[in-house]
Amino acid sequence: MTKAAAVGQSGAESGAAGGDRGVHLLREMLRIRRFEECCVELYSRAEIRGFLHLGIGEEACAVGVMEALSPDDAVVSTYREHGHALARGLSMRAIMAELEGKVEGCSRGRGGSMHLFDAATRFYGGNAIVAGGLPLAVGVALADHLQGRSRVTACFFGDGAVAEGEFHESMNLSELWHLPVLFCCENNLYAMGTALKYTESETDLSLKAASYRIPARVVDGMDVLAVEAAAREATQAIRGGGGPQFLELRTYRFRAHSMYDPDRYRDKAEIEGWKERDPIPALVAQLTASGALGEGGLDRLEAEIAVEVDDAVAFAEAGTYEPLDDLERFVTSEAVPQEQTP
Ligand SMILES: Cc1ncc(C[n+]2csc(CCOP(=O)(O)OP(=O)(O)O)c2C)c(N)n1
Repeated sequence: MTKAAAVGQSGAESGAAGGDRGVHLLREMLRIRRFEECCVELYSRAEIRGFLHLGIGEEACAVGVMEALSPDDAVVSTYREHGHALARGLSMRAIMAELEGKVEGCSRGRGGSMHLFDAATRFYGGNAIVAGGLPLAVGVALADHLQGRSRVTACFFGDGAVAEGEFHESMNLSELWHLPVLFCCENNLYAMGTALKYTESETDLSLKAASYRIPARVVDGMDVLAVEAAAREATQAIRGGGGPQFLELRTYRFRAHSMYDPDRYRDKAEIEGWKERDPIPALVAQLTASGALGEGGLDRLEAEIAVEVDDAVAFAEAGTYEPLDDLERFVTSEAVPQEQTP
């Protein structure tokens, strides 16, 4: 893909929903959907507290990109990251326990929903700061690059990130140093209550990456096969020494920004219109038509996933809170010698 030709392509070629692979993609999206629906219930019972941002509607982005990564690759995400973490392979138990603030959680219950972390799968967070993950991803990729490892760092962020200086610094340095980063912009058209069109003079976000000479393409983020195909091409280009690549995944969140948001800024008809493009029923229809999802296949998947979600909730509820005596554990500080203080 040449830099100029890559810019502004309207969607990657959507692959066919082949048998087992298609069912696997469906299972992963359903796991995320059912997990997050359960989170809503737990939140209403105050089993989960604090901030909770759901990615319901955006599952195809997480699942499609993750399919193109290998276990050695790294992932950096945002506060809307449950789907990324599940698709990356963190256990549902460890995520649910984290959301409930239990020691058995993937961040020992200290991070909560916005700070999922797992070194074993190179899942380097969960980040509450808009655009905060981009320089981290550039740093991870720089380390891999300097050590001569053929690894990709996938970095997820929202459309709101493009208004931050960190976004532009990260675009610039990653291209200048030719780093192996796959930038995945989940453009759901809104940054909290503000529509992109009110803050950006250029709403085609792929053009922003292209202005830094990064190959960029626009992808239908509601089509998991299109996302997977685009992510595979991009990761191949990166592994072949092509430097950073940028995917603008056009998607939509079906729910409010967070559990605190009354969602008064979006037109109901707009939300309903996007729900008609829900990536899950779309894939079910394709798999049913191709025969890959046979009689009762969807019900069996749903039943398996219900067992996994119930198990994760039971695990989290049986978990423990960190004792108060542990409060200073992992807190480090370095004393500054007195002569160095002003
Ligand atoms: C640097 C910074 N500024 C402001 C905020 C407050 N804030 C939290 S989420 C958010 C919107 C970000 O939207 P976007 O990047 O599009 O991601 P989305 O929530 O749509 O997934 C803002 C402004 C923040 N967390 N960090």
